[in-house]
Amino acid sequence: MTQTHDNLIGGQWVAGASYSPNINPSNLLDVIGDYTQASAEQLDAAVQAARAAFPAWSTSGIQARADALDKIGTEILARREELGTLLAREEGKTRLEGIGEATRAGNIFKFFAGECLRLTGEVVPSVRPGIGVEITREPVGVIGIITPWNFPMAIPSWKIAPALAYGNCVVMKPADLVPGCAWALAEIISRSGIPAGVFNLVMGRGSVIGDPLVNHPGVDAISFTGSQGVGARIARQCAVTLKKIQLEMGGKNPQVILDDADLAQAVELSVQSAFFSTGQRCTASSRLIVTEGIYPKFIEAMKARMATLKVGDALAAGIDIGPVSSLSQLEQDMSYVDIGKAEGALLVAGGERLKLPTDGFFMAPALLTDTTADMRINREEVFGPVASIIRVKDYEGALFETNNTPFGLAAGIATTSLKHASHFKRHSQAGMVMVKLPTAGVDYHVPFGGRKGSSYGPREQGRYAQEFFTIVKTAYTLP
Ligand code: UN1
Repeated sequence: MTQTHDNLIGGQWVAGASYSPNINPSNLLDVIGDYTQASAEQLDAAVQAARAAFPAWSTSGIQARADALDKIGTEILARREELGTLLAREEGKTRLEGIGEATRAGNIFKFFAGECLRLTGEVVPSVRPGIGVEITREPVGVIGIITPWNFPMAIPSWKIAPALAYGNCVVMKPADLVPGCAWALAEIISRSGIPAGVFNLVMGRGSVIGDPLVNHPGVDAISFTGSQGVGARIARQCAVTLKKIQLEMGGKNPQVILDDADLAQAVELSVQSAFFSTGQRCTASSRLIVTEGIYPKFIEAMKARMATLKVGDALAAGIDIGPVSSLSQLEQDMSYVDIGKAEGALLVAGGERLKLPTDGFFMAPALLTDTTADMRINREEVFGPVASIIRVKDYEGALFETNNTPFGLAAGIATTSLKHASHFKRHSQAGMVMVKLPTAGVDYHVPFGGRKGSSYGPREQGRYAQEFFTIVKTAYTLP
């Protein structure tokens, strides 16, 4: 008998139309639990509950909000090993990465507990003598939150925490593949002292409850992380209903390696950001752009390092890389290896499905060389452990290839030249730039987001989150 898990609507746990099993991608025989599938009527009830809770919550004291968020953060941090293990079991990143992500989620709630108390406004003189002008920030209303499967605890946290901190109510729909972490988070939130209806969880498919959430007239804003295709559709839908939007979508992040780079460091950060978390990060480096002086050495060193990587059960000790999260994602990853080869790329390491003691979606990280910028493998997001190498002449060529992409989330450079590092920071067309650091793995207290096809709308995280989760009011007073 597996445990059943229900939706949280208006402070009540409510069973949906049916239940779906949540399966461990490291071991397909391991069922984590049964999670309910909400109906469109339940989605509507959740939005109504959030609307009903909004007047009181949006005018409640900031101390009450700070206390609730602090309590949530404290519990997540106290249970980080258990929650990190659940995360690894349902999503497939390693247990250590899972614990790291749970820690990050706890820290995010703590950070926004503090932010409740730090919201400020401005008092400025009017151009008309004697009149006072105040600029303040108010809650937006009901926020619809739609989250992906690759960071099932951190991404919900960095959307929920600022939404609640600034006085909004929430209806959250987590990815259908990973309801376990979202449900655990909702259960913690339900005991935090936050009034019924302020936070609601609805689980299920995008086609059944995602579209109704985006189109619902009772929802004021949508914060979404996921694929570019879905993001663009949400943007179109929200243009019709005039909702505020924040979209975090794909990446095709470049990692530049210049001739003067420290080779061991360049290899380590490339392996980390291309293959750790099974490459399933929108910040992963999938294009390694290498200048010709270091090119042969870099490929040899990458192959040697990749031969030491241990792929296996996410819960096992000593594992570097867990499974791909689902069968459809595994098929997509493998098909991109074939597409790369058909386009003329050379597969120099990995790329095959691995047979391990448990039946899971394991794949050997793949490295393709001799690739060019026009190949699909360098233009489309794979979202798996697949990286390709682009050879360039010099720094100028590397910068050109860095920006030769429809995406613009993160860009990294490995160099010992201050001149090139400084130029790259200013001229790479990305929201986040890393010098001698992996493109993936960011801090939780500073803004996150990209440019071009990667992001749309205000930044997430840190103080900058208030841009999306509040609305500005300008008040004029004649004393
Ligand atoms: C990170 O690299 O630490 O979906 C965070 C993603 C991003 C988060 C990446 N929104 O992969």
